[in-house]
Amino acid sequence: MNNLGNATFENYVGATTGFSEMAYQMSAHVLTLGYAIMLAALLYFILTMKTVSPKYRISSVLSVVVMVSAALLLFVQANNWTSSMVFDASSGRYMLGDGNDLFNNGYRYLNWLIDVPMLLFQILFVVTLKRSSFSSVRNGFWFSGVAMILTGYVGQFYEVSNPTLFFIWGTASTLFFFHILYLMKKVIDEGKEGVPPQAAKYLGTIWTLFLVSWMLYPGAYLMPYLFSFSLEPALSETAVVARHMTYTIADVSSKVIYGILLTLTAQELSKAEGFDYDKLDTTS
Ligand code: RET
Repeated sequence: MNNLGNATFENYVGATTGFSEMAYQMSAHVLTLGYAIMLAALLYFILTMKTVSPKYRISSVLSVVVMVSAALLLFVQANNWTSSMVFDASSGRYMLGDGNDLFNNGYRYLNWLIDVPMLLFQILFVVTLKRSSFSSVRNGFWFSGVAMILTGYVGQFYEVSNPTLFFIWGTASTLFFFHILYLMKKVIDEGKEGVPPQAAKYLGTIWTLFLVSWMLYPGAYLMPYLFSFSLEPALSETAVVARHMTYTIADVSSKVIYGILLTLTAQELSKAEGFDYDKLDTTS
């Protein structure tokens, strides 16, 4: 096998068995779908901005920031896939190309450095904290978010070359992740107090969505091991496709659906505070 060093398992699969037409195309399509959805949702967040009272609009602004950065990154990520794997007519499969860039999910991790703090701050502009201090929650979100990503970013380089280091960095990252979950639960529980029932219901849904969608990221990190059930990564094309799909589902849920639910929550809160967009007189 070629010497691929710290390359991720997608490259090892590309260099050994390669990818069938179906596995290669499904990956390319799901990566493309990712940035197409971000661009469509960008319009949603811009166009619904005025439906909430001014103090909640910063939440929509943060969704706009997330959509732009995610669309750009996912575009690069999709191109990274199609330029690193090349069709080989003799075997009829897509193989890791010679001399091209290798495939790496690192772009995603660096994008999360922007998006994770934005997504975590976003909810703080919709809910009112009853007991916790705004600045200490914000700092906790910021610190643990960045630490979770950087430790995971280092770990992912070792997924094939050094499983021990891969799991050590992954475990460190998970500790920061638990801290984020703890803070988010607190924010949502406090946010539910004293708001209209429909807003409280949306916040309950946001917690479930948050929990499930954020857990998909460590699932994608572990993918080569989830398919091998051992301490050797599975060099399987199915696992590669599963990782691309998991990331896309996670991205759409944690950024787009989350942002929409926050907009709906803010609409309910605006209404309760006397700002009812449906009844605004736009003719005067
Ligand atoms: C890593 C490394 C392995 C352990 C854990 C991880 C968690 C990642 C998460 C990422 C969330 C990203 C989001 C991006 C949105 O733009 C880093 C994969 C726990 C939770 C929400």
